[in-house]
Amino acid sequence: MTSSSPENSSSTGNEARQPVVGIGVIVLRDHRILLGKRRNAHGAGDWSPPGGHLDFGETPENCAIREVREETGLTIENARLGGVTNDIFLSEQKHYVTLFIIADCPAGTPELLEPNKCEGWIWYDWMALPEPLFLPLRNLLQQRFNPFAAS
Ligand code: IPR
Ligand code: MG
Repeated sequence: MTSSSPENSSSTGNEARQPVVGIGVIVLRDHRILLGKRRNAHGAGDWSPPGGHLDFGETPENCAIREVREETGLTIENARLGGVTNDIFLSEQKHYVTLFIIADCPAGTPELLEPNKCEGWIWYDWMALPEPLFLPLRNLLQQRFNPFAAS
């Protein structure tokens, strides 16, 4: 069977089962991180950091800067790699490899720029995070991730 045969083409639907790369951004201010409650997507109702899909040709750090700006209007600084999680959403049949970028954000008020995707942005103390958390962030915490130790 060749790669162009119908069995291997998009008509099989197999390409929808490929893992994709997500970028989660741990935006730091004092001892807090920025979280928003997701809506209209996998993990709806969960508290998640800003972030999104890595574009073709983009660096993870530039993706983090872009996604935070698109979703909150904030400008982040010192974007740096913080961790990696393998996130399988069984009920939604989605699989993400998420790269977490840590960044500082000393100033600015987050705006709800994508209200179809998020209910609102709130700064949460790292020691008092809300529940339920979005699966990638839960998986990161299971690794004993500490964004302040990594700074
Ligand atoms: P989009 O591109 O819609 O922002 O993707 P997303 O928010 O579903 O991506 C999730 C990545 C995580 C880890 C925030
Ligand atoms: Mg997003």
